[in-house]
Amino acid sequence: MHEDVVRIEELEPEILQGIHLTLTRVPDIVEVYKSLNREELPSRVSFGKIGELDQTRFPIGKFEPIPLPSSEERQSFINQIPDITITLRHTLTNLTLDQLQTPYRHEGWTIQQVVHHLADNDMNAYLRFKRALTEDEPLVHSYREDLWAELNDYKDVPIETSILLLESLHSRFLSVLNGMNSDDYHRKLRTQLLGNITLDIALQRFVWHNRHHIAQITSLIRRNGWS
Ligand code: NI
Repeated sequence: MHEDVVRIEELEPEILQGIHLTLTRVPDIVEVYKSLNREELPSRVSFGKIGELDQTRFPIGKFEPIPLPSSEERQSFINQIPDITITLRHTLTNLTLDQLQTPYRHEGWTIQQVVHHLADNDMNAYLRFKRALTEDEPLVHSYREDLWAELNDYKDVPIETSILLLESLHSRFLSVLNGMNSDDYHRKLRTQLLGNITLDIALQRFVWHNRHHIAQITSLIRRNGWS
């Protein structure tokens, strides 16, 4: 009955590291792990309950890549990039300073932290892209985004600074993307958490990640009737 529940000590070090990062980032999963009483839980399926909790955290769902997109599909992802900062600006217009300091969910990041996180994420993604284009399957490191969000700039710097940064960064990123051919999109990054991924998948993740966090903000605005 419990055969598919793996003892945590038995996991591969890479997977264990992934779980550790997940645990430090996602408190609800910590609660699920704490409740992991092997006598009571029917199976690992109980982790499925996370999905029900996560409407607020994953308003557009989890990332589901298209592993081998056609050039039209790839272009449709590229075409979404200019809209990201337009939507972000539009979404944040008219929010008060108090509203910007509101967590998008219980114990979640504030809107301001989410916006600064987008800038930090996209800077990292941009640099990873350029490394994959110029090096042979470079190993890229994940970073402790939970701790980055506690650094002083997330509290002190106005969101406008990160919106401007994202606008500048996306225009440079688009230029890089538009200069890439199909073979370039098949180049790979080696990552700690996701294994080897192609730049096609990294591109899709980039777009998803921005839409994911903007949707967290718009869903908070809608729930609170702020718009
Ligand atoms: Ni994120």
